[in-house]
Amino acid sequence: MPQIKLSREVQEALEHERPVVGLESTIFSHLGLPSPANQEALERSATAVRAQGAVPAVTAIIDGVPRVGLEDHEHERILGPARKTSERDIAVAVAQRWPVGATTVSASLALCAEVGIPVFATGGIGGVHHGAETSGDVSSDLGAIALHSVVTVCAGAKAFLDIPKTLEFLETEAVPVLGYRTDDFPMFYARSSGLKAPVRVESPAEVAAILAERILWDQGGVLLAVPVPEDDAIPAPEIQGAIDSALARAHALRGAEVTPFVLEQIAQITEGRNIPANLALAENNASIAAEVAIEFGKLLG
Ligand code: PSU
Ligand code: MN
Repeated sequence: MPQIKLSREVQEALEHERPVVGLESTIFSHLGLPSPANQEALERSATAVRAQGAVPAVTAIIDGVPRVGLEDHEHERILGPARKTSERDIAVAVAQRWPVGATTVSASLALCAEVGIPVFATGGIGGVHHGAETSGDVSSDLGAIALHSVVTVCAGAKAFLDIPKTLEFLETEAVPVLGYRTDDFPMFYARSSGLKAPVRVESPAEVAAILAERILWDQGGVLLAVPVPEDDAIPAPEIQGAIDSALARAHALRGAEVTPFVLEQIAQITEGRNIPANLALAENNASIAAEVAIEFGKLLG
């Protein structure tokens, strides 16, 4: 068994089979959002989980120790300088004792699965990048969602990705992709990508039932795609110019630095107009994830 340190609250909740929601930390680090929006995202997401009656579990690597759930005074560690930590980096971060590893979706799913947290929330997942046929850039988030028996609650894939290819990849990897009270697959800032979600679900209980079946069949995870709340949505054409410019500036980059760079460029080009949507969708996803965790707990009950 790998060594993973749980916060007191998360440990107690797991012992008593109370609902817990995993949260990633890349989105809360400078790699995901500029300061002070990153802190606001963390506070609003954690508060949303608690408001539903579940316990938030932020994942990270701190001083070489994999963590699930941080104490309040430790939050500042992930808000400051951090190194992006995907699933493949966990072993390296531990062995090399990285001071702060901010976990991506893939690393967070690995940690959640290891400690038995079946529900996880993020903003947008990584996916297949435009031009992947030549660059080969496909986020390890997708393989991790397929592998680990956890529900990932997201607002779709990040808006600058190739959404049709991302959906094809998820189909190939046999991941159920559920649209939450929508027929369309959402597109992060916008409520629709113009593509259909393969399955529509209406309630957290339905999602919990699907997760329970996946676990029985030992088939890995589920992707729940929740549209950004209506009031905070940015219509796709409004942001497309910024995305196109950001991608053009990123064309020479490769590997793990692509996503943080593009996110930062979009924030810069839009002068932060993308940020309220980003915060609102992260908070909303955390809230719905908590509802799913509560319903899943009832099934075990
Ligand atoms: N979407 C966001 N902000 C983020 C990310 C996604 O709005 O910070 C991060 C997540 O942690 C995701 C990671 O898992 O980017 C994917 O990186 P890559 O494309 O390099 O796999
Ligand atoms: Mn990549």
